[in-house]
Amino acid sequence: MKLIGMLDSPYVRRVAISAKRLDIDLEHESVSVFRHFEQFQQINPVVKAPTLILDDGVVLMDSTLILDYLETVAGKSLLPKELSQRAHALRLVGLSLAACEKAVQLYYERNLRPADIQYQPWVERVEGQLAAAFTALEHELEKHGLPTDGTLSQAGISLAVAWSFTDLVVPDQIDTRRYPHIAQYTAYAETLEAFVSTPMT
Ligand SMILES: N[C@@H](CCC(=O)N[C@@H](CS)C(=O)NCC(=O)O)C(=O)O
Repeated sequence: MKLIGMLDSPYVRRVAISAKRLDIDLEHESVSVFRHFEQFQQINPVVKAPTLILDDGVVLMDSTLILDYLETVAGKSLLPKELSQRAHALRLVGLSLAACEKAVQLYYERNLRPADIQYQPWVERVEGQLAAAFTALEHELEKHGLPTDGTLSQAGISLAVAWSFTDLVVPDQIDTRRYPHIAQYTAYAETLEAFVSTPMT
């Protein structure tokens, strides 16, 4: 199976890190949705990263759906089975994915849209949503925490990837004093082999 997309995409990175933790070997091709648009179009006309090409040629997209497939192949999961633990993990993953989406939107707004047609009320809306996602994540971590004993769950992967990505593309939105638990957990996750061997840049 071949994973297509750049590791500076948080969605590509969460798939690549998760695959390692599921003991699945993925080939990886760093194709950019911007710099290599036409090459990407040949692989997936919708040009979405991540894209996963299965061995029989079927093309999947969307990180969560790709992870569903990889977990089925692996016969194991990075999400807990017990219902209330699973609900909590899904909440963390959902908030982390929302943070990724809002950081991506801010980055696109600032870097793709010409400055003279940027729409400030939209920017403020997105900044508020990004802060709301991290605020909720910070409260969750403060209340429940995430293990830092070498284990790595989908909640932990998605959270750390979202934080590191936001720090990379819109660093002004990152305040470690406001979100100390997220910053601390991410610092821990980024030392683990699966993260270190899957660098954003
Ligand atoms: N919900 C999707 C989001 C994927 C996504 O938006 N990826 C970005 C790269 S970070 C992308 O493909 N951007 C190109 C575009 O949307 O045109 C997922 O989880 O995979």
